[in-house]
Amino acid sequence: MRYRAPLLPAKFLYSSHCARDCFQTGSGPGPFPEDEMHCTCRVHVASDDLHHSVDGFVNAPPALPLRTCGNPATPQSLHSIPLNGNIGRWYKAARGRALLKHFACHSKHPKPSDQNRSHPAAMSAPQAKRVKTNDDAPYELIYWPGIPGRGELVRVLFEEAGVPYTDTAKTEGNKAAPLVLGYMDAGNTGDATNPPVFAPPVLKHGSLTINQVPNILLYLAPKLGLAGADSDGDGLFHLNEIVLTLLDGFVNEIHETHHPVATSLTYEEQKPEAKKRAKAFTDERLPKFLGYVQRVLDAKTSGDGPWLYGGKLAYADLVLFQCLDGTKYAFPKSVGKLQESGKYDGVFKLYDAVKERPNIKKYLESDRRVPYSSGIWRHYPELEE
Ligand SMILES: N[C@@H](CCC(=O)N[C@@H](CS)C(=O)NCC(=O)O)C(=O)O
Repeated sequence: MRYRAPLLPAKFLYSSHCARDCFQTGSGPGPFPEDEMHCTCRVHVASDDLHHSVDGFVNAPPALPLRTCGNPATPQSLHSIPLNGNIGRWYKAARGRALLKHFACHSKHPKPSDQNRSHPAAMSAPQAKRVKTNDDAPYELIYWPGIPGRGELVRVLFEEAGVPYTDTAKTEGNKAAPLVLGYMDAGNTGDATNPPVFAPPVLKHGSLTINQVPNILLYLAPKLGLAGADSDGDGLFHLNEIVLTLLDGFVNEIHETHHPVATSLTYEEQKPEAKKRAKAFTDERLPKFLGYVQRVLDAKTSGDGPWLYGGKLAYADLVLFQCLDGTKYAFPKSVGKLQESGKYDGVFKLYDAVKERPNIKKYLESDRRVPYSSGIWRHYPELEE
């Protein structure tokens, strides 16, 4: 799927970017070709194909040396390409659609601060490996198409914050599944700065590629203003512990109610075990997890208002909403009974409060919200009998 270096003339492997950031790359031995410093551009990718091609460009040389001067320049978020007419060729070869942003022409000479680093061999490996992101880079969610799944736990943050993101699950032309499979492929060893991921959801932001839902949420929450009142302090660890517990109960354990033996088997192939597991879940675990959420709400730390922590809406509240929404879909009778018990009123009040948030409300009514079907939250009526 990747666009490889041979399509690019060798000189493309040398480039430089010295605008807000100072960024130079080179390939092979020999001095950095300072006389070849060019106007550069920052490329934000708006297509899967091109995305891979850009990665391919950056990763093509086995040990592409990279150096930065400590500014947010990164190998994958800044793609420095000589503006000598070849962009069109590169672009065409990539068969994609790119949003060229931050187009800038610069000096043909290196900045004074670059002089002592004009040789690729002088570049330190740790610097080359450092991952940095550009805050203005687009957010890209990579997830399976057709199910809300764990991708939804990430989407609700973007939707509440009103921050644009691309969502591969919504791309046309059946591209999403092959893309996800590409990430999960046994031959995928990541790239120069990112280890391989195991499974979706995956978040790409600038040069950074990460997976694991709680990890993605922890990364996004402060950037989207959803890290609570105490966003610079230890509060984030409290929010994280709440979120991890929600994911244990309302995502992982729920998944095991219909797939208690193996994910590789169909539900039908493990129905008897699923029945037992679902009963234990609805009788014991579901009330226990709801009870935990209610205790968090009853605690002094929840502060004023319906929120879980610190008297302010934070990402944990959005996660709770999605978790409970999925659980209501999967086990409507059980959740209904527990709601009627009146023991978890705070939990349901919080659920309603999130549901009524203007941006969430709009999202739920939009076609961006994928209906439940298979995936984590499934409804098998026999599992509640
Ligand atoms: N703990 C991981 C679980 C990831 C996961 O299981 N993703 C599912 C989709 S929701 C998947 O495709 N898994 C493939 C696999 O486990 O082989 C997370 O929170 O992101």
